[in-house]
Amino acid sequence: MSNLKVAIQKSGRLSEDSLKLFKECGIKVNNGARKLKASASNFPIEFLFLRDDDIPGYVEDGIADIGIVGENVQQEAQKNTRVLKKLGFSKCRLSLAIPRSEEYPGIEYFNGKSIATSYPYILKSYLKEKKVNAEIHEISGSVEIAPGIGLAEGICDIVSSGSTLLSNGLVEVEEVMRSEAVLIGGDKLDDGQKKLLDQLVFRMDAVLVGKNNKYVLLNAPDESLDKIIDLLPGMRSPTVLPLAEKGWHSIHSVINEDDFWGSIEKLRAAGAEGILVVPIEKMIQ
Ligand code: PRT
Ligand code: ZN
Repeated sequence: MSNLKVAIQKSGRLSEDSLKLFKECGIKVNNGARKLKASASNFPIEFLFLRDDDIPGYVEDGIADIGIVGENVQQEAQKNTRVLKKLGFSKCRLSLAIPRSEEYPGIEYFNGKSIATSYPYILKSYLKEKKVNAEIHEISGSVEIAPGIGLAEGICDIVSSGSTLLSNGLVEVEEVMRSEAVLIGGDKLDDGQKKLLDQLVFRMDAVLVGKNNKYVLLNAPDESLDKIIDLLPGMRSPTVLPLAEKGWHSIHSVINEDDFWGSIEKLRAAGAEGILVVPIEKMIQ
């Protein structure tokens, strides 16, 4: 029987959310102690816990069939892997930063300068595209201290809240790429494994789409019904149920998280009352 091997980060920023996603997909991971390997009791899947930098290589070689890494790691690794799905967590950006005291005229600032980074491949491609000639210093950690110790004039590193840059006297000047956790896959899957992967991606979709939508229940006076129904597309169309009180209906629908507050304001302006918003655990379209 087929078995899908998935590589996830052993310990780091992606570990907890990666395991949580499998749990939300109904996959129970045995072996909480997190050794090198674990299996699941109710899905033919095996987990390998690895350093994130090693995951693209293992997926390319078929040691793991799929893996979860940051897009930044997938791109930098230049291994034969594909992004199968964006997973919506561990969002960050890879940016260029320089000392706060410097004037920044634009990207040409970096001509003839040195830049420290752990992402030489991505940075090199970016500089080439921007026609900038800079020297790249590859270092593996604590990139943010490089300008302070005179190792480089600028850095290219992951930024999330920006507080690391701030506390090192640096300022972000260019965004090189945006990144989030992604599911990656190689090309060595047999038919049975492809089928398992389809099942897994179907479940992940249901979880991710659910997170991106809310279930909304509201009351509407009959004269506002049509207007409110127009505002609420729902999965097919909203559910409309009469209230015990004459002249009123309850409307149930699904709205997207992206313009959540905008939608709520429009509904209130159209006469909606008693609006309840409920999270959706899974949504299958
Ligand atoms: O041990 P292993 O090699 O597996 O882990 P790691 O140390 O290489 O990676 P880890 O766990 O730090 O990060 C895993 C992934 O999380 C990265 O590849 C990114 O895709 C994503 N991610 C999201 C981040 C951050 N946010 C982040 N803030 N990765 C790193 N940082 C670091 C950054 O390098 C900088 O030092 O946090 C600092 C900046 O954070 P702010 O909030 O101060 O801006
Ligand atoms: Zn790493």
